[in-house]
Amino acid sequence: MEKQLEELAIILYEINAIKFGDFVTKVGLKTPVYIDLRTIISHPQIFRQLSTILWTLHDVSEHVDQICGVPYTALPIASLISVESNIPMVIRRKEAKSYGTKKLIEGKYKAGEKCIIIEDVITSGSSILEVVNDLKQEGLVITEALVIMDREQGGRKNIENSGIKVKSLYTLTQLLHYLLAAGKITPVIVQNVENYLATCNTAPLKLLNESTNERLKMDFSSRVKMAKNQLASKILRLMDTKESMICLAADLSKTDSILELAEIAGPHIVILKIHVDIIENFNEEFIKQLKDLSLKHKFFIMEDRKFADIGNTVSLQYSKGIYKIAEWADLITVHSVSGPGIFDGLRKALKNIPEDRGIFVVSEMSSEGTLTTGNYITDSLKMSATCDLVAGHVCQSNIFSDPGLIQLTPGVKLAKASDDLGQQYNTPESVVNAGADLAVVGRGITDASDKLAAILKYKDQLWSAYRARISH
Ligand code: 5BU
Repeated sequence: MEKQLEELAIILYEINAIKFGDFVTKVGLKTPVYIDLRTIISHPQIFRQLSTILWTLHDVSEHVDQICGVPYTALPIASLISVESNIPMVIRRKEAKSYGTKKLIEGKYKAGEKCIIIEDVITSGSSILEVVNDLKQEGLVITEALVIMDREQGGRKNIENSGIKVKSLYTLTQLLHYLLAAGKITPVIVQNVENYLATCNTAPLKLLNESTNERLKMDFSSRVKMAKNQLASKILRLMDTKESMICLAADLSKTDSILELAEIAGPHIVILKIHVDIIENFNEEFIKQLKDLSLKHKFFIMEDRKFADIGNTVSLQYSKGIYKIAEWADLITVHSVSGPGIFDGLRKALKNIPEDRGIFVVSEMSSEGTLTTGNYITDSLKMSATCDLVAGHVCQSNIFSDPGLIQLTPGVKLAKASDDLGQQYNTPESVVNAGADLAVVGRGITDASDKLAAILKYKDQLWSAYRARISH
């Protein structure tokens, strides 16, 4: 086996499945080694050899009912193993995740069946854990993952913490030594990668949850000191004091209507959210009055701008123009689509702003057919994990467990519904159970004839669901 692994390592290097140099990962981090095992599909013999040797890691005395490859690279490998071992396979679709409706797992299986995971590379372990979560929801039992390459960046531990045994053909260190011994790489490269490994261990995963979900079990006041962002701490404290989880979406186009609503709602809400670009008679006096109300009634102001451009443009959009958002909005929303430079751009715009500011990253949207699914969500979480401007995420489901971050969930109405432009609503109770700390309520309140009564109803229902959540 040892000899075979050594030979295979050299072949993988020669077909460019392993490269050394300066690379940037998809979440914007630098790495001196790049592993791309997709290349093996162009080399059928190597492909077969690798799949066969991977399967030898499995203890044949242990019964397995299903095989599941983590999309995409491991899918063909899992298929080959399935055919060779005559064990059926399931595929976990990568795309479907619109509020638990679409079928996620393809193939024929029964709850209680034992399924083994096949993966090419583990870094943080999040891809495996994501698949495992979905398989478990279908009742499948997962106890083992077979992996070609363990990058030794904390992924193994994260997966093993979920009760899954990880067996890998190579660790990055072993691989380096095989290649060094074969004269394929220099000691300098080895040193480089080893230095990198010493500093880049991924943090223990606080993303995908289930049994380990600290956040949902904790009350808001205990979470105050766990927030990295100062404003997030203040929000959590305010939620606790006001016994409110409402972020009111004041999507009104006249300044007077917004101010009138803020006067009524102010004492009962945590955040008043506006879209400044829909206001027809915007002026600086409006901002001053809104600020005064926010101080009088103690709520924060959010501009739901959903910034999404490159850092430089976003920096200008945030601080300049007619609105000068950075000067008055305590909170803003930001898409992660453009990459981590967006955070640097926003920070630059705050150079002369002394007040606390916070960002809610839009990691998952509420609208039908949204493209914020699968890896987009996990990559968005990972990308924003190191930015201390981030107060939380806008999302629909319980996608992170860090108690210092806040889940803001839009699409909330007293009854499950939809509008005719793609908005999808869930009830206060169901969004809180799905992890919401703050619920964005717009037309449920703004369209009500008695707005105060509507606010109080949402406030009560959300708070009762939260009390039930933390007492479980
Ligand atoms: P509604 O009237 O409750 O549907 O208003 C919802 C608000 O939340 C509205 O201002 C949207 O712009 C905002 N929103 C949303 O509905 N869905 C999302 O995924 C995001 C924001 Br992000």
